[in-house]
Amino acid sequence: MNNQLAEHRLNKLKKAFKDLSEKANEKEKLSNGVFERYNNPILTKDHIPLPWRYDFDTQSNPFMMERIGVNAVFNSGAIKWNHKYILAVRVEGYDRKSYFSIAESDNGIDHFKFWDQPITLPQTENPDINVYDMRLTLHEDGWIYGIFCTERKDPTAPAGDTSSAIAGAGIVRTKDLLSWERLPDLISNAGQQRNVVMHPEFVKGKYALYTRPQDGFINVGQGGGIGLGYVTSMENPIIENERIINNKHYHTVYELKNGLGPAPIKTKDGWLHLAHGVRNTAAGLRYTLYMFMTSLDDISKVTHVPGGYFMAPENEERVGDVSNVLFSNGWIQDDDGAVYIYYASSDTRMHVATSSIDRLVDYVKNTPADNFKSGASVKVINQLILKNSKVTSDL
Ligand code: M1P
Repeated sequence: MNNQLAEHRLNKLKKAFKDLSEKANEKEKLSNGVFERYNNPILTKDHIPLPWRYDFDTQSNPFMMERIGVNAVFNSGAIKWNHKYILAVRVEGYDRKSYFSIAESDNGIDHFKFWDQPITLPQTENPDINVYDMRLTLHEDGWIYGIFCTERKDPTAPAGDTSSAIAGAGIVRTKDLLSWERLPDLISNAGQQRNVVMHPEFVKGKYALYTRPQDGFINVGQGGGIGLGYVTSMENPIIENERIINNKHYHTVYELKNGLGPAPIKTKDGWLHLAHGVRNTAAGLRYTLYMFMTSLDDISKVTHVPGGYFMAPENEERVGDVSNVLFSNGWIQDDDGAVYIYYASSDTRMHVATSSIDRLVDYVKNTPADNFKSGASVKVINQLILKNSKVTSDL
């Protein structure tokens, strides 16, 4: 291949990248009324800027081949910042290492564009092996906190076990999303902590953190459930009084494990929470999203839990690196009450769904709760049919 061919290939790559970046997103025509999906993912591995992947020098890269591959773009924290919809995206390379990169959009539903470089994350004395799933919280103390999973090899793993890992909660903070200060990792009694999320307000003068204590890296063991604990100083983040506020439960969508998604949104009726629930199937684990609400007076008190899932993988969302997974760790509430829910499908790509505070509150308060028995589900359906028969004869 001569340099001319390399140039030609580079031009084609640039054209394909431009076309992808300019692709508009369209809302689905008829939704379930709770939220609307969109026809295109908002970010995929192909949205990663070409200079991160290709050596543009036709001498050193005569075949214009990709030098650094990206495997997937998923589980993103979200925040509205300087009028932009910002995502702290989990980008996973071919080498399995994940890192964070900021992407922004003017309207929150399409034309997301990565900033020039991925985030260079400051390290603690114990360097991270892998980092992922950052939750962004604009706290009332004025900082934007990013809490993420930091994974390191389990030092107690028996010889020959090259897989066992310890998951902890890494913490950074920033005021501009450009320079990040690393704080010590969360100190907790649990063997493993993933899905740690900061509450945006102080509670009795302390930071409140949602946790997910578990025994094993994949298996929750005796642990599990969404916990809540308190931290006096983020410079010395020791979790105190941790207790489970939303447990896993037999024969529900969160039978095996669960974990909080983004930081909760405050409404006049209570705190809205988005979480993921996991159950086991013959085809492996199935991750769906569900919602619940906690009290404004006592954030440990769950007031409403709609039965079943809020969102589950559909169509192409079902398939990916880890199939049958929806995961969300970012949403944005706009001033007009619109809510942008950023979710990843099958650990592969990012999507958006839109709703509003009013609709989500209605959903959480008025969806029948899970009564934990088939017979009880049928009873609830029959009550609805009866109610409808009184409203109209046109059933
Ligand atoms: O593969 C699905 C998800 O598995 C983990 O989530 P959890 O700790 O709740 O089981 C995480 O690794 C997450 O990143 C991943 O999407």
